[in-house]
Amino acid sequence: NQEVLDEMLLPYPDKVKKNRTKHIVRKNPEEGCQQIEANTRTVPGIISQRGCCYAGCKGVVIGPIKDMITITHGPVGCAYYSWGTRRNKARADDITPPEHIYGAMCFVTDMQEPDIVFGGEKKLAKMIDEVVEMFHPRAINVCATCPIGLIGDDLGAVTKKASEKHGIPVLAYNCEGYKGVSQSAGHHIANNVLMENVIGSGDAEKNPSEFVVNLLGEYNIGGDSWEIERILNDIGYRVQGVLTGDSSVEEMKNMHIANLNLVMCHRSINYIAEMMEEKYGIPWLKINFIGVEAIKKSLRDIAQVTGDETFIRKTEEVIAREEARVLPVIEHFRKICTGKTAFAFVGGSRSHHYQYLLRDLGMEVVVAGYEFAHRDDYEGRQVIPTIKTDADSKNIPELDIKPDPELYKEAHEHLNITKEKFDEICSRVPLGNYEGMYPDMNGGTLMIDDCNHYEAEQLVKDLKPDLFFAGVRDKYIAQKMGVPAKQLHSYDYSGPYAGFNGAMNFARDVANAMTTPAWKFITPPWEKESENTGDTNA
Ligand code: CFM
Repeated sequence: NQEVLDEMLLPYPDKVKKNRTKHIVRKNPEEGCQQIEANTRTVPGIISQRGCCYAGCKGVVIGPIKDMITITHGPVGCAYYSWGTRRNKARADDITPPEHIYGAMCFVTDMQEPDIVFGGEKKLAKMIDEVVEMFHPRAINVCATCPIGLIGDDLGAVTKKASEKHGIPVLAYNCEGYKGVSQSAGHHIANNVLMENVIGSGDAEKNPSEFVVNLLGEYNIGGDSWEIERILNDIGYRVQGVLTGDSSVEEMKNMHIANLNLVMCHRSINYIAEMMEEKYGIPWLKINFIGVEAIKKSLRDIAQVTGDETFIRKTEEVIAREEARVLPVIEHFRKICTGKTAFAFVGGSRSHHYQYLLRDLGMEVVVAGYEFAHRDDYEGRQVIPTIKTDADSKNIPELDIKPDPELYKEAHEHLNITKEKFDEICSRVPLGNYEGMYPDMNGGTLMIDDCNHYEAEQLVKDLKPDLFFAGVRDKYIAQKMGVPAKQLHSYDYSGPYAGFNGAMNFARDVANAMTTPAWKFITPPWEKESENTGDTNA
């Protein structure tokens, strides 16, 4: 494995090699946690898998909110390529009628050359007026793209005026694509705006007989959050709000009434989990609903945190019932999958989460990496105090959150248990913590931060994985090399993959991907090296 790594780094110029070496860790179980460099600038010229700040804000966190109209202030291309391709699903319900489902629509100011020269503020104000007149939305988001920051349009001033004029929230997101080093910056900006303007602005009263949770960092890709909510509801929890899969501003406003926050994707939403803890005292728990073993652990952790015997018993009943239903199906596909290896390159959570599901199938992830995660997502939250802030991260404002004078309560009060009982639970359940990917990797496996096209290609050639998990930009590289590839962002056209039903779907799709006869018809490049003329147009 070390030779493979050395060979991969060999063609790099010295400076690039020095840089990339810090982003690659080969796990040595003898060492403590090995440090990895993350959340720093991509080397210019390298074909990265990363996206931009606008993508992280509009595409990831804000876009899925179904009853808010999200206007992209910028060129039509930015809007078009962030429209629907992430497969975050939404549907009408009691709170959000069909005429308020805007997820399938695309709104953009379509900035043209004269707007760039003379400014786009008037165009934006006019568009907000038109949108209000035509759709009567409950609230509007305006997301900035690169040129908006460059020409200096004052988004805050336009949205403030529009908000006063129309009497609805019109929120500005200064998420110009170039801000920060990746989409991660956009997550943070979106978290800040939602926390300051939406969460806690409702006046719902909590029903004391209910145990209320929020599901944070779950975006309902392919229907994932519907499946997770099904399981949570079965046990008897009420889900107040989801950030932001199939979510509505109406539900989000009252998320402060929850007893507990459940954090699925740590990277994109840890800011709100922490800010809600600081402002309201609501504790948060990292969960993972990808993979049967991971789901069981998450459900048991949640039940433990409630300290309620009924939830603890109901949890075991649901697990037993669901396992009886899904395990025979998974076992059928496990026979095909067992012993196979995989690479997993996804954004900031899934490269870790899916290792549980693959382990359920007897598969091992030999190379894993995040596109834009931070060191804590690899090494665990204990490293946060040691992470250096650089000019890029200082660009994103940190909100100064104070305890709410009326609503703040201690964590044990939110959970309706004594302080002693809470402390005892904390010794067993990792509340407010995330251990990161590192502890779950096997010795000798590789972790690669911000892996690029060249490195992925070299590793496929040398390690020949049985399956390659990535996104739409990289999957075809692997497939042209004869290696089946699946998108772990959009799930191609499948899903859900979360929850018990998701685990069955995933097992079926993975087994199908590896056994389809199509791969026999492809000769991988390393088997026809002699034919290589060096002509890139061949
Ligand atoms: Fe969180 Fe996500 Fe991910 Fe992410 Fe994303 Fe995504 Fe992702 Mo694509 S919020 S970090 S910015 S789990 S869109 S639903 S799949 S890169 S690993």
